[in-house]
Amino acid sequence: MSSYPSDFERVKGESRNLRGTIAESLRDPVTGAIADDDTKLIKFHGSYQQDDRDLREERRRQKLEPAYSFMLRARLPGGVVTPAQWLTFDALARDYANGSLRITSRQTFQWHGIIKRNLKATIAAIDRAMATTIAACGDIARNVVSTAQPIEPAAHTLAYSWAARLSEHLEPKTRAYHEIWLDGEPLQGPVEHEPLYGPTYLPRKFKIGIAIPPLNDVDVFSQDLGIIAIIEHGELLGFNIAIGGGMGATHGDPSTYPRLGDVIGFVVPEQLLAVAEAVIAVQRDWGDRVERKHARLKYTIDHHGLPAFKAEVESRLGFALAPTRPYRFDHNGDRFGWAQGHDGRWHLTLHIDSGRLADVGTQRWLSGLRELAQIHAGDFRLTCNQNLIVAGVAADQRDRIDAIVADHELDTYRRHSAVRLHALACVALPTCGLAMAEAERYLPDFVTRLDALLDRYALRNVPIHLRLSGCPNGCSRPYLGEIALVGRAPGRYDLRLGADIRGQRLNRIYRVNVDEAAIFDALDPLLANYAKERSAHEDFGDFLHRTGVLLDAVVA
Ligand code: SRM
Ligand code: SF4
Repeated sequence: MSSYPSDFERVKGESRNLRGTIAESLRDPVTGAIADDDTKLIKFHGSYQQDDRDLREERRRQKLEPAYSFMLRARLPGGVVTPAQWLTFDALARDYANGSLRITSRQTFQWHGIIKRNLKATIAAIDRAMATTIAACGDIARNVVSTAQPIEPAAHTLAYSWAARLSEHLEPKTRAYHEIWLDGEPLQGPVEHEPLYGPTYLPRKFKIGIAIPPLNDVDVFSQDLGIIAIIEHGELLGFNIAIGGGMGATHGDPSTYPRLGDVIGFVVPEQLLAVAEAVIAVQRDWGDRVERKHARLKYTIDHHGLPAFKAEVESRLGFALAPTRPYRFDHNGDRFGWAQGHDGRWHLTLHIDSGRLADVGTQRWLSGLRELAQIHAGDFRLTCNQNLIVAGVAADQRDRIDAIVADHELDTYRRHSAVRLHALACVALPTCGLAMAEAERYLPDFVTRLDALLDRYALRNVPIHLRLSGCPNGCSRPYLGEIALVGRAPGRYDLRLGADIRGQRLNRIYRVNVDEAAIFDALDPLLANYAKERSAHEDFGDFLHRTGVLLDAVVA
């Protein structure tokens, strides 16, 4: 009998620091897949084995193995990409992936549809571009996100540099990645020491985000470890620390739930790495290693109680956290179009539907951004709302960039309704193995119909935050949407309403397992009332909350 508490723990524990048999699996020419245990380990290298769900049934009928391919996710702290990296990533999308680059809700890139024999070449090219995919997925601290909008350049640079430091500091120490993907020397002798993670890494994924108030574009309270920068007169004083945020849940299982992080105190910058390590170490030791469903930090905290968890963190640190400093958020979305930073440089935020960059008809987004990357002297910033900032533009370059943007129809931010600009949708079908309903592919149609309803009540320019997820795992952070659809089955969703646009209040279920017609039946009177009765500058979620609509919300 295995001495490990679960099969997943066994796979990690026996993997010799994430090596497993991935190298052998990649060499096996008989199948497009890798060995079952390796599918768990390869996540720690930034990849998921997937199969095209649109083709599943047909291939099964033809007695073919599923159309296996791999999704690859980069680790890009703070979502910053140089033009040279952009050009590499774009070439990989066309040469090895499905012709698209996907900006994720954690401000990085994913490539979909890479077949097994091209995976190594893709990762090697990413490495040559001075980027990595290590620990972009898996039970480990992942890509560290931070506020993307560089309006206050000094503050942004600071937040970004902390995101980069944390991200690098928390990378695993194993050389497995170099051996498997970059032709590094095979391990001789015992495996490396993983000082923070140990041989079985963490019980579950661990996410970190840094927000610079008043912007909460990273949804800091949805992070396992949320870090709120406290900046006064351009000087970074330190960070408030929030712990225990998380979105994922399982339908019909009340022991799983979305949760907002609790702010537990303040630390000065020099203490940040130690605090992150201490929180991670307590989660490593106290987290549930038997039941993955209950293994995230939020459950560990609720199981032990916040005071006990905080006390343990402080005891390992050897000092107490200082009292929380005041802060105020006003928005968790992006602001579109040109904005000038305090240093005089310009930043252009483009709206990218669900973060998907591809050439589709006359909308040649991938080509347009390639052309732009060839002349751009600043950098690119991916946002946690799946959008893109062309950052650090000199005033005399604006016209040229505007022309490229318009030529390739990347200027949808000038035309789309406010609800569409602020909408997020997760990938869902056809690549996500967990999707119960469409999300990214459904968003354009859903929003077109919603726009028509909004037009009826003259609400087209009111920024209502909409989020769609194909299942309750919540990859578009739907529990923080003013309106959210959470997939149940093909064409059926839970309708959730009433989060705020500051990312500080979860929404609630309003209709369970309903189709589109029922969703619009439910929304119509609410939007009509909102148009008539809202007070000045009152957001939709706040209005629903104030008027008590959500109190007896669940109507099956
Ligand atoms: Fe996610 C699993 C896509 C952000 C919660 N997520 C998945 C997988 C890998 C499906 C799987 O396990 O087989 C999806 C791959 C789909 C595909 O084909 O690409 C997937 N998640 C995504 C992305 C690409 C959604 C997007 O459309 O942008 C986001 C990639 C982020 C990144 O760059 O790292 C993504 N996922 C999130 C977020 C949002 C966030 O972190 O800000 C969440 C909610 C926050 C949280 O973690 O609590 C999220 N994803 C999950 C969960 C539920 C975790 C839980 O605690 O219950 C799963 C399922 C799991 O881990 O078992 C999941
Ligand atoms: Fe897949 Fe569900 Fe995440 Fe959407 S929310 S990408 S359907 S796991």
